Amino acid sequence: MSERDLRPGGREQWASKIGFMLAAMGSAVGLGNIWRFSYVAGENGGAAFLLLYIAIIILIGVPIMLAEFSIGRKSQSDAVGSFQKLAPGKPWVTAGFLGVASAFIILSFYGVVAGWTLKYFVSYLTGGLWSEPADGYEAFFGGFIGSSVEPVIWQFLFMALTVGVVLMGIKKGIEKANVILMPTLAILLIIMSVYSLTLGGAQEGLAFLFAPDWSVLAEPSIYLAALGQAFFSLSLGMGALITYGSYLSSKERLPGATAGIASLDTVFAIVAGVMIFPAVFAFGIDPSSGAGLVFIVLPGIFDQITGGMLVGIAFFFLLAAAGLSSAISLLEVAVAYFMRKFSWTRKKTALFIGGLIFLLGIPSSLSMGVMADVTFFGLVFMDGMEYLSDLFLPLGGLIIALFVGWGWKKAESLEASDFGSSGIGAFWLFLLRFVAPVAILLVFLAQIGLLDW
Ligand code: VAL
Repeated sequence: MSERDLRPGGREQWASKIGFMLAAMGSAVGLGNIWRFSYVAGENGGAAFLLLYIAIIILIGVPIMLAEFSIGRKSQSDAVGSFQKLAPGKPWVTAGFLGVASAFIILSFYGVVAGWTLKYFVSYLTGGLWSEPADGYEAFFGGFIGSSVEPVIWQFLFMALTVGVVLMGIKKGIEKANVILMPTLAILLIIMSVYSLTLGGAQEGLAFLFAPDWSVLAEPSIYLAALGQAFFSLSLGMGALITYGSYLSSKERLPGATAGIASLDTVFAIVAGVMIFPAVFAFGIDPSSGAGLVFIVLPGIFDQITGGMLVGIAFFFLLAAAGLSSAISLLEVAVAYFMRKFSWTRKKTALFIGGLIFLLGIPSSLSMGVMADVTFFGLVFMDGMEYLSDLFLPLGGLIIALFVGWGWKKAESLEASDFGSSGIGAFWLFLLRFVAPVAILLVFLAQIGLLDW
């Protein structure tokens, strides 16, 4: 207990403003920025996707992020409890349940992919990937994820680490590690992007990422892909930022924190793109080759760098660490909720919920091999889970936008967000009331084929 700031309500609180910022940044920056951003951008045409993604971040993501922090801080409760406290008996609580469900779903497959990063880290450490395997990196990756037992063991290890941190409590566990790891990952990403640009695919790679081919916008599914990725990457709609906001005291200034976190997250994704795409073209890989993209392209880069195995060790270690600080925020959503709901201890809740999520992740792992024929929404299990998160996150975000935009009185929203009477606060409310809900609805309509253009 001594490490915790206990307030009258008995809930934990961040030690400092910087602790909160780092934890929220740690939640946002993760595999989503590197692994998921690059493969989703690669599948959706590159530059036009990136511009759409940035527009969504500014007009929808940032306002909803601030709404989530405001809800959490004001209620001082978990994702579900927040709505029950602020609007008892009203249907807004659906957003809270959607958040807890999304945290479960996402962490289930996130643990699988993070397990792959651990495997790559250890393979670099022990020398297994110091030189290209005889049949190439693609076959190596395919063989590994297609096997039944090994990836599940790595997934288990990663989930055990996540549970370990969460059961120590938010502050002791979460705040410290981010201080060193995130800046180091940023520096390494920048060095690798510069290196990737020397590989001979620079022109094509940069054109793919920055010179839009607008024709891809005619494909309705690009909108849901960009919206889902924006929510995924910013940690929106999954209860994480409501939960983290609830450990804040009222001393902080939320709009500045929000702008900082969203910008950092976006810059990480763009730099990751600059690292990946030149190499993709230099190695003649198809940018739309799917979820294995970084696991195939990065080892190719390390192979070319003198001392590349050391860079490989550092990179996959830092990527796994970035994944860990995100996974922690996902597990914390469910743990905070179940602890309060059933009055369980933190330890018991973290072990039990973490165990359940691990089990739920196993079919995702197996869907890369023995379960490749079992489909769900016409997709293999893991892709089906990702698709579900693309739907659930914006749906939760829509409800949150409506709740803060219309469910609260104007003065209440402005006060909860620290905007007070400033004009920019009115603009924020305008985005929440009209722009975000309409845009999210249009994307859903496009997805189900009801918008024809
Ligand atoms: N936002 C994180 C990421 O981009 C997680 C929590 C999904 O990896």
